[in-house]
Amino acid sequence: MEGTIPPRKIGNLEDYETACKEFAWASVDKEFSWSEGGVYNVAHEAIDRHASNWRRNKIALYSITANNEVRKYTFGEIAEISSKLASGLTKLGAEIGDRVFIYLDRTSELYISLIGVTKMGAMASPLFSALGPEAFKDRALDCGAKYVITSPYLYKRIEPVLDDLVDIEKIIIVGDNADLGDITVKFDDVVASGDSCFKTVSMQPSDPYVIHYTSGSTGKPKGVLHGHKAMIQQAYTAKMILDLNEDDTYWCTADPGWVTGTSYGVLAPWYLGVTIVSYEGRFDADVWYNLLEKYGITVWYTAPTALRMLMNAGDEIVEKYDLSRLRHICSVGEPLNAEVVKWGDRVLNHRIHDTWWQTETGAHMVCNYPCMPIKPGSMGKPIPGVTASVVDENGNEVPPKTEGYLAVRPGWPSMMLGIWRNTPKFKEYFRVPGWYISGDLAFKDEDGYFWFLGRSDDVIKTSGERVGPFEVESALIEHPAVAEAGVIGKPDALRGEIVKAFVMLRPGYEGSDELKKEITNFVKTRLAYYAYPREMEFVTTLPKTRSGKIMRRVLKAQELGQPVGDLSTLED
Ligand code: 6R9
Repeated sequence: MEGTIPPRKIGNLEDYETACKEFAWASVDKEFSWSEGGVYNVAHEAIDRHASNWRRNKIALYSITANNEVRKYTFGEIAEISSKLASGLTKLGAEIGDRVFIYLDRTSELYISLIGVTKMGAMASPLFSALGPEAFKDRALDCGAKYVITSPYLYKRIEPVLDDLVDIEKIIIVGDNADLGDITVKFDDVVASGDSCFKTVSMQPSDPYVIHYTSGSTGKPKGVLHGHKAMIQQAYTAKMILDLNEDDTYWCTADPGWVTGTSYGVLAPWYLGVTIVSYEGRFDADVWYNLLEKYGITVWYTAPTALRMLMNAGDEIVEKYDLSRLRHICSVGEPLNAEVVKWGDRVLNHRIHDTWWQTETGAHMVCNYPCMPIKPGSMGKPIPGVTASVVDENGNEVPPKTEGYLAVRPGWPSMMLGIWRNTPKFKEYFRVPGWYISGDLAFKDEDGYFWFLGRSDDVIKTSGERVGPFEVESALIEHPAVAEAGVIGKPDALRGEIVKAFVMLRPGYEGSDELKKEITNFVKTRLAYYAYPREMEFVTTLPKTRSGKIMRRVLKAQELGQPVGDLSTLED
């Protein structure tokens, strides 16, 4: 095929077409210890199993702090501390099915907590430490979180909203909890109170182990539930698409507050017995290249915005580092520009393998396999065991090169189990008979490769983070100067999209740069450090439907100088 980058090596999967023909999820399922009547729990598969074999003394985690301190843990150590945590949580009163928030920076306690909470059969909900009090409150109220594992500085963000969070029973503090009040208890004390012989609870395949909050067009973020059986697909793809093997050292740059950070940042690599590297600090090209060199990273999973930042940092800087251990690079979260793929091929001497999936799909769906020729700019092809296509409103598959909805036949193992207390929202994904509708627009080419075109709804992807315009609008109108607000995603060369807000002020307020800064900061600190409007425009009216809904698509079309389309529902 013309214009493709051929594979340099063959990975764990030798031939895509044959794999698709012969594939059955049941045979993947058979590889798990649970299929022989063992404990059915992803924490058991990821950690306990290794702690009772020769991997006990193998390094599971290098956790590098923002100050460059390194903390090392073996599989045996993670197993022991997480068991004690699970047992300690039980002694505090935590029960199977309780929701436990993990609101931490990317430290080793975050990884240990995720395993500990899962071992005792509770549902973990890891939250980005970038979230502010309002975002925390919305999520905690939605699922009635009972326990929170956090740090002293993040606790300060919970404190102002704590009175409203009546379901919270204990807040477990990593670090010193002196002066933080009765509701808090020290993480170290909970671990010390626990029993290292704690038996990981055996769950059902469709019992949830995690809730990931994610954004849609309307309403506040929804809690997407994933079950223990999701690991079947996560493990298969970690092996076949990320090409992970026993002796790899792997760095997934995603935070566990995001589905990528739990599935491919923790559980699937640990299931495969792989050593993972985690870095708490922020992006910096030198620091990142240095980590790749210093830890001899062999497999690297990252995101387009980071890759674009590295590309912008220049080609010379790459030469300062020895990246010869690097074997395989994958990307996820937003469209990966053809230009970046070509840069990777030329400068990093590696093809960058794009992967498409969603919080809701729980694992890879459409990907570039190690064994496939890559068409730069394409997301690749559906993985074996997944039937994906591009369809119209009625579920009919459209011809090649025709735009339509990216859709998947239901029945893949890692599909979300549901949305926490929101069945109508869950059902919306299945509104077209026979298909799961992803919300993305795409086309397929003659060779069966998928190409991303955009979202069919108002969801914004900024630096790979999924942001719902409603959540930002709600935060904006909490500011005393703001009467109404409309929020869109505006294309941006570096971040994919940025959040842009159109703000109508209340009478008596004058639009000024100072006020812009104040409102921006208000959203940043109350909602989230990544979800604030990087651009703001004061307006005197907003386009609305007759029922009073702000027409974001009109705002967007105006912003981009495009035709505004059908205005029959517009208010005047
Ligand atoms: C894992 C994850 C899902 C949305 C998805 C799409 C966008 C993800 C992409 C991509 C183009 C890719 N997206 N991967 N767009 N190319 N390879 O990203 O989950 O945060 O739920 O976002 O992200 O729009 O629908 P999530």
